[in-house]
Amino acid sequence: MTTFETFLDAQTDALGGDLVAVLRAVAEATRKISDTLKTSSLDGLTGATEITNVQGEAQKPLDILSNDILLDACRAVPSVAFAVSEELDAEVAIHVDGRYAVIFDPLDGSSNLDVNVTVGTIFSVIEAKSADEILKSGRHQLIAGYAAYGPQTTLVLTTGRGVQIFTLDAAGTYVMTTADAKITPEAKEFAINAARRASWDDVVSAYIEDAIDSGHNMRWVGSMVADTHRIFNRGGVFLYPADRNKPGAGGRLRLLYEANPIGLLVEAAGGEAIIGNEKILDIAPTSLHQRVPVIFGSKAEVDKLATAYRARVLEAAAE
Ligand code: P6P
Repeated sequence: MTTFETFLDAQTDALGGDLVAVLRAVAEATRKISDTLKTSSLDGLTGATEITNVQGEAQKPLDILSNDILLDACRAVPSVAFAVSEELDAEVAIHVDGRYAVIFDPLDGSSNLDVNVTVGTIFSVIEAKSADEILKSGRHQLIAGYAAYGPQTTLVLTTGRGVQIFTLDAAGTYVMTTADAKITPEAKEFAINAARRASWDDVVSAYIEDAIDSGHNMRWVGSMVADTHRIFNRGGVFLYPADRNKPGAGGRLRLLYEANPIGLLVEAAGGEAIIGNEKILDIAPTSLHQRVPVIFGSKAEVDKLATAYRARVLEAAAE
Protein backbone atom coordinates (compact mmCIF):
# COMPACT_ATOMS: atom_id res chain seq x y z
CA MET A 1 0.00 0.00 0.00
CA THR A 2 1.39 3.41 -1.03
CA THR A 3 0.42 6.26 1.26
CA PHE A 4 0.69 9.93 0.38
CA GLU A 5 3.75 10.16 2.62
CA THR A 6 5.56 7.31 0.87
CA PHE A 7 4.60 8.90 -2.44
CA LEU A 8 6.08 12.22 -1.32
CA ASP A 9 9.29 10.51 -0.17
CA ALA A 10 9.68 9.04 -3.65
CA GLN A 11 9.11 12.48 -5.22
CA THR A 12 11.65 14.37 -3.11
CA ASP A 13 14.62 13.89 -5.47
CA ALA A 14 12.59 15.12 -8.46
CA LEU A 15 10.65 17.92 -6.76
CA GLY A 16 13.02 19.04 -4.05
CA GLY A 17 12.24 19.27 -0.36
CA ASP A 18 10.73 22.76 -0.57
CA LEU A 19 8.09 21.85 -3.17
CA VAL A 20 7.31 18.58 -1.38
CA ALA A 21 6.70 20.62 1.79
CA VAL A 22 4.22 22.81 -0.12
CA LEU A 23 2.37 19.78 -1.48
CA ARG A 24 2.29 18.11 1.96
CA ALA A 25 0.81 21.26 3.52
CA VAL A 26 -1.88 21.64 0.83
CA ALA A 27 -2.85 17.98 1.12
CA GLU A 28 -3.10 18.32 4.91
CA ALA A 29 -5.32 21.38 4.40
CA THR A 30 -7.68 19.37 2.19
CA ARG A 31 -7.84 16.73 4.92
CA LYS A 32 -8.86 19.39 7.45
CA ILE A 33 -11.45 20.83 5.07
CA SER A 34 -12.85 17.33 4.54
CA ASP A 35 -13.23 16.88 8.30
CA THR A 36 -14.90 20.28 8.63
CA LEU A 37 -17.44 19.55 5.89
CA LYS A 38 -18.54 16.27 7.42
CA THR A 39 -20.27 17.92 10.38
CA SER A 40 -20.87 21.39 8.94
CA SER A 41 -24.66 21.20 9.32
CA LEU A 42 -24.23 20.25 12.99
CA ASP A 43 -21.80 23.13 13.55
CA GLY A 44 -24.02 25.79 12.02
CA LEU A 45 -21.62 26.26 9.09
CA THR A 46 -24.14 26.06 6.25
CA GLY A 47 -26.08 28.88 4.61
CA ALA A 48 -24.57 32.16 3.42
CA THR A 49 -22.96 35.19 5.08
CA GLU A 50 -23.71 38.83 4.31
CA ILE A 51 -20.26 39.09 2.68
CA THR A 52 -19.85 39.26 -1.10
CA ASN A 53 -16.50 38.15 -2.51
CA VAL A 54 -14.52 39.56 -5.42
CA GLN A 55 -16.55 37.31 -7.72
CA GLY A 56 -19.75 39.06 -6.62
CA GLU A 57 -20.91 35.84 -4.92
CA ALA A 58 -22.30 35.58 -1.39
CA GLN A 59 -19.56 33.96 0.68
CA LYS A 60 -20.50 30.90 2.69
CA PRO A 61 -19.02 30.25 6.14
CA LEU A 62 -17.27 27.20 4.69
CA ASP A 63 -15.78 29.26 1.84
CA ILE A 64 -14.16 31.50 4.46
CA LEU A 65 -13.13 28.60 6.71
CA SER A 66 -11.63 26.62 3.82
CA ASN A 67 -9.80 29.70 2.63
CA ASP A 68 -8.37 30.27 6.13
CA ILE A 69 -7.24 26.63 6.39
CA LEU A 70 -5.36 26.94 3.10
CA LEU A 71 -3.83 30.31 4.05
CA ASP A 72 -2.63 28.83 7.35
CA ALA A 73 -1.13 25.92 5.39
CA CYS A 74 0.75 28.37 3.15
CA ARG A 75 2.03 30.33 6.16
CA ALA A 76 3.42 27.14 7.69
CA VAL A 77 5.76 26.56 4.71
CA PRO A 78 8.74 28.97 4.41
CA SER A 79 9.07 28.39 0.66
CA VAL A 80 5.61 29.85 -0.07
CA ALA A 81 5.93 33.45 -1.27
CA PHE A 82 2.31 34.12 -2.28
CA ALA A 83 -1.20 32.76 -1.97
CA VAL A 84 -3.86 33.53 -4.59
CA SER A 85 -7.44 32.65 -3.74
CA GLU A 86 -10.80 32.87 -5.45
CA GLU A 87 -12.02 34.41 -2.18
CA LEU A 88 -9.47 37.24 -2.04
CA ASP A 89 -9.20 40.31 -4.28
CA ALA A 90 -5.41 40.27 -4.57
CA GLU A 91 -2.47 37.94 -3.97
CA VAL A 92 -1.41 37.57 -0.34
CA ALA A 93 2.31 37.96 0.42
CA ILE A 94 3.29 35.05 2.67
CA HIS A 95 7.08 34.72 3.12
CA VAL A 96 9.43 37.32 1.70
CA ASP A 97 12.11 34.71 0.87
CA GLY A 98 9.63 32.24 -0.56
CA ARG A 99 9.78 30.96 -4.13
CA TYR A 100 6.34 29.47 -4.86
CA ALA A 101 2.81 30.77 -5.31
CA VAL A 102 -0.07 28.54 -4.22
CA ILE A 103 -3.18 29.37 -6.24
CA PHE A 104 -6.50 27.91 -5.20
CA ASP A 105 -10.25 27.82 -5.24
CA PRO A 106 -10.76 26.78 -1.61
CA LEU A 107 -14.25 25.37 -2.01
CA ASP A 108 -15.52 25.12 -5.55
CA GLY A 109 -19.21 24.39 -6.02
CA SER A 110 -20.06 25.60 -2.52
CA SER A 111 -23.62 26.38 -3.62
CA ASN A 112 -24.04 22.59 -3.37
CA LEU A 113 -23.05 22.40 0.29
CA ASP A 114 -26.55 22.78 1.72
CA VAL A 115 -27.77 19.92 -0.47
CA ASN A 116 -24.88 17.62 0.45
CA VAL A 117 -23.49 17.32 -3.08
CA THR A 118 -19.78 16.80 -3.82
CA VAL A 119 -17.69 19.98 -3.72
CA GLY A 120 -13.94 20.41 -3.99
CA THR A 121 -10.70 22.31 -3.48
CA ILE A 122 -8.72 23.06 -6.65
CA PHE A 123 -5.05 24.06 -6.37
CA SER A 124 -2.03 24.94 -8.46
CA VAL A 125 1.61 25.62 -7.54
CA ILE A 126 3.96 27.75 -9.67
CA GLU A 127 7.36 29.33 -9.16
CA ALA A 128 6.86 33.03 -8.24
CA LYS A 129 9.37 35.01 -6.17
CA SER A 130 7.59 38.29 -6.90
CA ALA A 131 3.95 39.19 -7.53
CA ASP A 132 4.64 40.03 -11.17
CA GLU A 133 5.64 36.38 -11.76
CA ILE A 134 2.18 35.06 -10.87
CA LEU A 135 0.43 35.72 -14.18
CA LYS A 136 2.00 32.97 -16.29
CA SER A 137 0.40 30.35 -18.54
CA GLY A 138 -0.77 27.02 -17.16
CA ARG A 139 2.18 25.24 -18.78
CA HIS A 140 4.34 26.70 -15.99
CA GLN A 141 2.46 24.85 -13.21
CA LEU A 142 4.73 22.60 -11.15
CA ILE A 143 1.85 20.90 -9.32
CA ALA A 144 -1.91 20.85 -9.94
CA GLY A 145 -4.68 18.99 -8.21
CA TYR A 146 -8.06 18.87 -6.60
CA ALA A 147 -9.68 17.26 -3.60
CA ALA A 148 -13.22 15.98 -4.17
CA TYR A 149 -15.29 15.94 -0.96
CA GLY A 150 -18.00 13.39 -1.68
CA PRO A 151 -18.98 9.99 -0.26
CA GLN A 152 -15.22 9.55 -0.24
CA THR A 153 -12.55 12.25 -0.10
CA THR A 154 -10.19 11.81 -3.03
CA LEU A 155 -7.06 13.77 -3.86
CA VAL A 156 -6.16 13.88 -7.54
CA LEU A 157 -2.82 15.43 -8.44
CA THR A 158 -0.02 15.69 -10.93
CA THR A 159 3.58 16.70 -10.24
CA GLY A 160 4.43 16.36 -13.90
CA ARG A 161 4.65 12.55 -13.92
CA GLY A 162 1.18 11.37 -14.75
CA VAL A 163 -1.82 11.65 -12.44
CA GLN A 164 -2.12 9.96 -9.08
CA ILE A 165 -5.32 9.47 -7.09
CA PHE A 166 -5.42 9.07 -3.29
CA THR A 167 -8.40 8.24 -1.09
CA LEU A 168 -8.73 9.29 2.55
CA ASP A 169 -9.03 6.20 4.77
CA ALA A 170 -10.91 5.94 8.07
CA ALA A 171 -7.80 6.94 9.97
CA GLY A 172 -7.44 10.13 7.92
CA THR A 173 -4.52 8.91 5.79
CA TYR A 174 -4.45 9.47 2.04
CA VAL A 175 -3.84 6.08 0.42
CA MET A 176 -2.94 5.77 -3.27
CA THR A 177 -5.80 4.17 -5.19
CA THR A 178 -4.62 4.94 -8.74
CA ALA A 179 -0.95 5.22 -9.67
CA ASP A 180 -1.38 6.48 -13.23
CA ALA A 181 -4.89 7.74 -14.01
CA LYS A 182 -5.90 7.96 -17.67
CA ILE A 183 -8.97 9.55 -19.25
CA THR A 184 -10.50 7.24 -21.83
CA PRO A 185 -10.21 8.91 -25.26
CA GLU A 186 -13.66 7.80 -26.40
CA ALA A 187 -16.78 8.79 -24.49
CA LYS A 188 -20.53 9.00 -24.78
CA GLU A 189 -21.32 11.51 -22.04
CA PHE A 190 -21.20 15.31 -21.91
CA ALA A 191 -21.52 17.80 -19.06
CA ILE A 192 -23.05 21.19 -19.81
CA ASN A 193 -25.72 23.41 -18.26
CA ALA A 194 -28.34 22.96 -20.97
CA ALA A 195 -30.45 25.81 -19.53
CA ARG A 196 -27.92 28.21 -21.08
CA ARG A 197 -28.43 26.80 -24.58
CA ALA A 198 -29.33 30.22 -26.02
CA SER A 199 -25.86 31.51 -25.11
CA TRP A 200 -23.86 28.75 -26.84
CA ASP A 201 -21.82 29.44 -29.97
CA ASP A 202 -22.49 27.46 -33.18
CA VAL A 203 -19.66 24.99 -32.53
CA VAL A 204 -21.00 23.99 -29.11
CA SER A 205 -24.62 23.91 -30.31
CA ALA A 206 -23.71 21.64 -33.24
CA TYR A 207 -21.59 19.36 -31.02
CA ILE A 208 -24.33 18.93 -28.39
CA GLU A 209 -27.01 18.32 -31.03
CA ASP A 210 -24.84 15.68 -32.70
CA ALA A 211 -23.98 14.09 -29.35
CA ILE A 212 -27.66 13.81 -28.43
CA ASP A 213 -28.49 12.41 -31.90
CA SER A 214 -25.67 9.87 -31.37
CA GLY A 215 -27.20 8.70 -28.10
CA HIS A 216 -24.74 10.40 -25.72
CA ASN A 217 -25.89 10.85 -22.12
CA MET A 218 -25.78 14.12 -20.15
CA ARG A 219 -24.65 14.75 -16.58
CA TRP A 220 -24.40 18.19 -14.91
CA VAL A 221 -23.64 18.32 -11.18
CA GLY A 222 -23.11 22.06 -10.94
CA SER A 223 -19.82 21.30 -9.21
CA MET A 224 -16.83 21.30 -11.56
CA VAL A 225 -14.75 19.00 -9.36
CA ALA A 226 -17.54 16.39 -9.29
CA ASP A 227 -17.98 16.53 -13.08
CA THR A 228 -14.20 16.38 -13.55
CA HIS A 229 -13.88 13.37 -11.27
CA ARG A 230 -16.55 11.53 -13.22
CA ILE A 231 -14.63 12.23 -16.43
CA PHE A 232 -11.47 10.80 -14.84
CA ASN A 233 -13.50 7.76 -13.85
CA ARG A 234 -15.41 7.00 -17.06
CA GLY A 235 -14.56 9.63 -19.66
CA GLY A 236 -16.73 12.40 -21.08
CA VAL A 237 -16.46 16.06 -21.99
CA PHE A 238 -17.14 19.12 -19.81
CA LEU A 239 -18.22 22.35 -21.47
CA TYR A 240 -18.73 25.79 -19.96
CA PRO A 241 -18.85 27.97 -23.09
CA ALA A 242 -18.59 31.74 -23.32
CA ASP A 243 -21.90 33.57 -23.66
CA ARG A 244 -22.26 34.40 -27.37
CA ASN A 245 -24.50 37.33 -26.34
CA LYS A 246 -21.73 38.90 -24.23
CA PRO A 247 -18.64 39.05 -26.51
CA GLY A 248 -15.43 39.34 -24.47
CA ALA A 249 -17.20 38.32 -21.26
CA GLY A 250 -14.93 35.26 -21.13
CA GLY A 251 -17.00 32.59 -19.45
CA ARG A 252 -17.83 31.62 -15.89
CA LEU A 253 -14.81 29.61 -14.78
CA ARG A 254 -11.56 31.20 -13.65
CA LEU A 255 -8.33 30.56 -15.54
CA LEU A 256 -5.75 30.60 -12.74
CA TYR A 257 -7.41 28.35 -10.14
CA GLU A 258 -9.96 26.33 -12.10
CA ALA A 259 -9.16 25.98 -15.81
CA ASN A 260 -5.36 25.79 -15.47
CA PRO A 261 -5.06 23.13 -12.73
CA ILE A 262 -7.84 21.02 -14.25
CA GLY A 263 -6.27 21.52 -17.69
CA LEU A 264 -2.88 20.24 -16.49
CA LEU A 265 -4.46 17.20 -14.84
CA VAL A 266 -6.56 16.39 -17.91
CA GLU A 267 -3.61 16.66 -20.33
CA ALA A 268 -1.40 14.61 -17.96
CA ALA A 269 -4.07 11.88 -18.12
CA GLY A 270 -4.19 11.85 -21.93
CA GLY A 271 -7.20 14.14 -22.30
CA GLU A 272 -7.51 17.55 -23.97
CA ALA A 273 -8.41 20.97 -22.53
CA ILE A 274 -9.21 23.84 -24.89
CA ILE A 275 -10.49 27.38 -25.11
CA GLY A 276 -11.85 27.64 -28.66
CA ASN A 277 -8.99 26.72 -30.97
CA GLU A 278 -6.33 27.20 -28.29
CA LYS A 279 -5.13 24.92 -25.49
CA ILE A 280 -6.08 26.15 -22.01
CA LEU A 281 -2.51 25.74 -20.82
CA ASP A 282 -1.18 28.10 -23.51
CA ILE A 283 -3.36 31.07 -22.50
CA ALA A 284 -1.38 33.99 -21.05
CA PRO A 285 -3.38 35.29 -18.06
CA THR A 286 -4.14 39.02 -17.89
CA SER A 287 -5.58 39.14 -14.36
CA LEU A 288 -5.84 36.97 -11.22
CA HIS A 289 -9.59 36.34 -11.53
CA GLN A 290 -9.84 36.21 -15.31
CA ARG A 291 -12.77 34.13 -16.52
CA VAL A 292 -12.52 31.84 -19.55
CA PRO A 293 -14.76 29.45 -21.46
CA VAL A 294 -13.56 25.86 -20.99
CA ILE A 295 -13.96 22.54 -22.77
CA PHE A 296 -12.04 19.51 -21.51
CA GLY A 297 -12.14 15.72 -21.26
CA SER A 298 -11.86 12.72 -23.56
CA LYS A 299 -9.45 13.46 -26.40
CA ALA A 300 -11.59 12.14 -29.28
CA GLU A 301 -14.56 14.28 -28.19
CA VAL A 302 -12.61 17.46 -27.44
CA ASP A 303 -10.76 17.09 -30.76
CA LYS A 304 -14.11 17.24 -32.57
CA LEU A 305 -14.75 20.66 -31.03
CA ALA A 306 -11.16 21.86 -31.55
CA THR A 307 -11.35 20.91 -35.23
CA ALA A 308 -14.62 22.82 -35.63
CA TYR A 309 -13.14 25.91 -33.94
CA ARG A 310 -10.06 25.76 -36.18
CA ALA A 311 -12.27 25.49 -39.27
CA ARG A 312 -14.23 28.53 -38.08
CA VAL A 313 -11.01 30.53 -37.69
CA LEU A 314 -9.89 29.52 -41.20
CA GLU A 315 -13.30 30.44 -42.67
CA ALA A 316 -13.14 33.85 -40.98
CA ALA A 317 -9.59 34.40 -42.32
CA ALA A 318 -10.71 33.49 -45.85
CA GLU A 319 -13.56 36.04 -45.82
P1 P6P B 1 -23.96 26.94 -13.32
C1 P6P B 1 -19.62 26.36 -9.21
O1 P6P B 1 -20.12 27.64 -8.83
C2 P6P B 1 -19.00 26.51 -10.59
O2 P6P B 1 -17.99 27.46 -10.55
C3 P6P B 1 -18.49 25.16 -11.07
O3 P6P B 1 -18.05 24.35 -10.03
C4 P6P B 1 -19.69 24.57 -11.78
O4 P6P B 1 -19.33 23.65 -12.80
C5 P6P B 1 -20.36 25.81 -12.37
O5 P6P B 1 -20.01 26.92 -11.52
C6 P6P B 1 -21.87 25.67 -12.38
O6 P6P B 1 -22.37 26.79 -13.11
O7 P6P B 1 -24.07 28.08 -14.32
O8 P6P B 1 -24.49 25.65 -13.88
O9 P6P B 1 -24.52 27.26 -11.95
